[in-house]
Amino acid sequence: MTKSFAAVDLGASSGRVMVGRVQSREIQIEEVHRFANEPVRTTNLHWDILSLYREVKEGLKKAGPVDSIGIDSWAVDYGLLDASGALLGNPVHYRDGRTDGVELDGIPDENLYDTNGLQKLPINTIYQLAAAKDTPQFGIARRMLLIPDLLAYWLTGEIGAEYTNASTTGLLDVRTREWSSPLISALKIKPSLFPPIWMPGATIGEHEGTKVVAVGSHDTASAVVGVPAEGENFAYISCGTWSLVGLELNGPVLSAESRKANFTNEGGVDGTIRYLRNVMGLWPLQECMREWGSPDIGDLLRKAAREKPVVIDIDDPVFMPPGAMAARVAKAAGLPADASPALLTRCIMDSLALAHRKAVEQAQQLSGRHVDAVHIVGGGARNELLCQLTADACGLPVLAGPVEATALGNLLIQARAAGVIEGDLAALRTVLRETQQIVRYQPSTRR
Ligand code: LRH
Repeated sequence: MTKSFAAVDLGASSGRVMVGRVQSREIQIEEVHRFANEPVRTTNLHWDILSLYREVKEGLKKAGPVDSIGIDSWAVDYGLLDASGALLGNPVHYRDGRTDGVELDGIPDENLYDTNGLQKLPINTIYQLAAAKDTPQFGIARRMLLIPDLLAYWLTGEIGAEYTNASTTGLLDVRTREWSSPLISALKIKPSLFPPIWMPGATIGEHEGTKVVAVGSHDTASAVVGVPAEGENFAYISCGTWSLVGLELNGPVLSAESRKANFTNEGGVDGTIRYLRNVMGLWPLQECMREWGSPDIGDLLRKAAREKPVVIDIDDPVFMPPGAMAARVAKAAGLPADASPALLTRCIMDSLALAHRKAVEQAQQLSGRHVDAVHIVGGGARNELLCQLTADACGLPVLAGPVEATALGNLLIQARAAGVIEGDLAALRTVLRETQQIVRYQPSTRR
């Protein structure tokens, strides 16, 4: 029996609709629609959510008849609905400056970590809400919906909060997997803003007669499902605009050491914990490329490979906002303002590889889980220079691919919910190992 599913996958720079045709041990995917995701700056930096929704609808039309639809996107951002269900303003982008310097009054970091298990990141919804809660718009809001949940609401009329993405808000209790009443009341916001939780695999509703199914709607949760690992001794890097670097665990690590090292315990599919750190990822390179008029990436990386390494702290928050990135990288590296694109690219790649290593090493130390391979999935798996530098830095083999791990993870959870494929995450990953192209990079230096 073959069934077809549509995966809507929205990333920070582009969105796509993929169709997956799945049999018990076979999965074939096809991209039917791809579109740019271009934020708009007005008084704040916003997502152009209506354009995204139009593109999603267009993609679903191109997908044709499917057995179900699943949606995933970047985490932490949300739209507010009024009492009639209308959207109040365009969702604000997590790179907007409104969370600069925002503190959570009356919630000590230790208590926060012990409840939500999250690294302290100003982009997390809890800080965005702290920055927004006294605005007139917030005063009349009745519901807060994360981006995939907002799109699902428009498609089906149903209201809920998918668990893996809700776990990135900072307002979910890492133990109970429910909204945390103590945190919500400490923040002094209405508990009724937060809808009931949907678990991945649950049916959300119907769009024009087609089922909409909850998947790991946090793109990183779907990407981790899509890691073609064998056994449990692996680290993953979901590498795109961000590098999400970490381990899949059975329970959270909530020690003081883990909090100080800024490791996060995000909710994964099937009750797993995504124990990881947000590393800056390819964002600085993407921003530089935009400035340089989008040169050929293959050519740029070949030239970068011949340059001398210069290392910076790629996780410095100075690199978070958009615009004028090349000058910021050059300054941090002590390079002249007119340093060549190849040199700056090499600097970003080496610095990223070192940040990957630091996170892989710390994740092992803090969790006690030993790792003997690093999987790189997502767009970064195509970047041969980064994959090799990461293997060298970690002193471990890097297994690169699939590039479309997120869409695959999304599709596999739909396929399992529809009964065409069976088993736990290990079984789903076996299907990926048997069907997807994976490239192995050996570490070329012993550390
Ligand atoms: C990656 C991602 C990441 C979040 C960030 C906001 O797309 O979802 O996991 O931390 O975007």
